[in-house]
Order: sequence, then C-alpha cells, then structure tokens
Amino acid sequence: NFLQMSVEVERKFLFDSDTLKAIEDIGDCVGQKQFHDKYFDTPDFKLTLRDVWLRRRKQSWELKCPIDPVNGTVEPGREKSLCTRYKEITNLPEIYQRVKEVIKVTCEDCKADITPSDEDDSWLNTLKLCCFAEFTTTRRSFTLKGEDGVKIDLDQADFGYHVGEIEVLVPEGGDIQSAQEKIRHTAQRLGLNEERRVEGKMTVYLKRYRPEQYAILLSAHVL
Ligand code: V4E
Repeated sequence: NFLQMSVEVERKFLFDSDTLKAIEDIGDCVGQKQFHDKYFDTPDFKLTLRDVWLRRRKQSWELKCPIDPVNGTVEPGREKSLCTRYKEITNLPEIYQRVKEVIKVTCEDCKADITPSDEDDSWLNTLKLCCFAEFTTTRRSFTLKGEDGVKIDLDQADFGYHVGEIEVLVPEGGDIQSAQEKIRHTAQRLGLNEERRVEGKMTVYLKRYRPEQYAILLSAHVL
C-alpha cells in the first residue's frame, strides 16, 4: 500500500536546558505523549543486520527499512551522514511480506502462508521473531514558526537516556534533498553544532542490555 509508505528523514541531537529554552523560544509545543515500544528480530539478528527495524507501538506495527536497497549488505566504511532516512511501513500485510523477504522465509518453510493479524501474534512465531528490546518513551513535540513540515521531538526513555530529533516526513516520491535542507536550517536555528551522528535510544539500549547484538551490529556497520 503505497499511500502508507513515507520516508522519515531525521537528525538526532543532544539537548540540555539551554537547547530546550531555545526551542521553547522559537517553537510551539504541540503535545506530550508516552508510548511503549517492543522491537522484534530473529535469534540470529536477520532483520537488524539489514538495518530493518520491526516494532509494535501503541497496538500498531511499524517497519523501518533503509531507503537504500534492503537486500544489499550495509556498506562498510560508509561516511554516516547526520541525517538518517528510513522508509516507514505501517500496513501489516505489507510488513509481513517485507519481513519474509528480508529473512528469506519461503511459503514452503511456513507450511501454509498465513495472514498476519493485529489481534493474534502467532505470525511472529511462524517467522521465529522474538522481542529483543522494550522501553517506554516520553516525548514532547514542537513545531517551529516558518519551518513548514519540520517537527522536533524531545524524547526521554525510561532506561535513562534522552535525545532530540528534528524530523521531516516525506511522502513516497517526495523531495528528500529539500527535507535534508530544512533539517540543516532548523539545526542552525537551534544552534546545534554536532558534527557527528548522535546515538539513538536503540543504540544506547543495545549497548547496555544486549551487548552481543550491539557488538555484531557494530561490526556489521549497522550502528
Ligand atoms: C532506524 C533505527 C532504529 C529504529 C528506531 O528508530 P529511531 O528513529 O531511533 O526511534 P524513534 O523512537 O525516534 O522512532 P520515531 O518515533 O522517530 O519513528 S534503531 C536504529 N536505527 C538506525 C539508526 C542509526 N543507526 N543511527 C541513528 C542516529 N538513528 C537510527
């Protein structure tokens, strides 16, 4: 379902009370919410090794995959840009199809092809998917005046890490370049001067609670 596929362009940043003040000065808080995420993978990390992230958030399934070929391996030594770009898929049958492709499960392996259901998690067992990370995030969201389509999220994870992100959602076929330009401009307005990619919640979570998976993903250049 192409309508439900968009590209999320995002840049993470570290923030303190000064950054927060800058954001409150030039932006409007558009809400605070809390959500619980559960992430799933095979025991041998077939999804995350391909930089594919399957999660359940607020009773809905979401799949984040790189916009660069899903079937290719992650390029070693690639200069990691400040912005990440991921395709977001929210349609469950489409997610199931993608996940099967990435972990290369054929219908014969599954015996009978099944229809994944929101109410029943048995399709996870069919694909040998287990939960490897689980945490709650409290998120405050802001918009900036004169910065159309740009959202700023300030996330506090329950395991004691906080991180901000500047985000632009680009509809399928939309202009990713101009989204990156908007993000760069917003970062400038906030006075951010990071030159390196900032760790996301997942990176910190894996390092702390899943050191084996963290080491494998690090050496595969996923993180
Ligand atoms: C894509 C990805 C992961 C999945 C979680 O994505 P993230 O944007 O970090 O989470 P969140 O809660 O902010 O999702 P949102 O609400 O914005 O949809 S975990 C790791 N990655 C890849 C990745 C990476 N290697 N480095 C950075 C800086 N970000 C993401």
